Amino acid sequence: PVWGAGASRGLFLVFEGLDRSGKSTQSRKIASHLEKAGPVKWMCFPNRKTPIGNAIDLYLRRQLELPDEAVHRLFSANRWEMAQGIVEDLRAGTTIVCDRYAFSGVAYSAAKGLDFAWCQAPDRGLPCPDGIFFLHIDEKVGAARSNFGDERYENAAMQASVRAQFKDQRLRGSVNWRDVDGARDAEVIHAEIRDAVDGMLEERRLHAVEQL
Ligand code: ADP
Ligand code: DGP
Ligand code: NA
Ligand code: NA
Repeated sequence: PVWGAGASRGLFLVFEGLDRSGKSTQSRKIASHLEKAGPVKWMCFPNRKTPIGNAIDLYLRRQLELPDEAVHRLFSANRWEMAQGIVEDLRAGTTIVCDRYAFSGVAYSAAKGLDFAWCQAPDRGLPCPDGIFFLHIDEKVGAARSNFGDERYENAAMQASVRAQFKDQRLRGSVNWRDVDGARDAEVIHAEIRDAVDGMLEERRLHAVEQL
């Protein structure tokens, strides 16, 4: 794509982590911070509002049973149905802050025993984030914060298994992945993320949207 003088695309930031790690809290805080500089969209995956997202929502609330492979493809399709909009927004200069993305897709499905590379395949080609903030919390912090609901995956054994998958270099190796200690005060965490994002903004002159 050809850019006008000084034009730059929006920044694409993703928050990842276990359930209750603080993704929603931190992603909303950085979105408000970035709104001072220009247009920002906050979004989350799964996007339960689309027809595919409705099926995922039923699955997570245990009202629909599906094979692991099938639901894995639905989660990926739910990202693909938003992908073109993400690219268009970024090209138009809108910053996107996203609560979960393809990294959750791989970690949660691989945690159930599906082949890791098989899990990665359907998300290949999705817009690649400029930065992934992984909010790390250990078991004790997770347990203290949790108040697990009835949704599928919201149990200690699954969370431990997902935590292990998120350590895999195949997820983090080729992207701008940052581990953030999520056990601290929310404002302290926000300050660290804000400094990193402000640094990214200063550093870069962005060109095309890269792909996963
Ligand atoms: P997630 O989106 O990862 O599930 P949330 O941001 O919804 O996590 O946070 C889960 C719960 O933990 C909420 O009750 C929230 O208020 C609380 N919380 C978020 N960040 C922190 C923090 N740094 N320290 C203590 N509690 C937190
Ligand atoms: P929440 O982030 O609270 O809306 O919950 C969504 C749940 O679904 C959470 O337990 C993580 C899980 N999840 C998110 N994305 C994927 C995915 O792509 N695949 C699978 N298997 N699970 C996912
Ligand atoms: Na959840
Ligand atoms: Na959340």
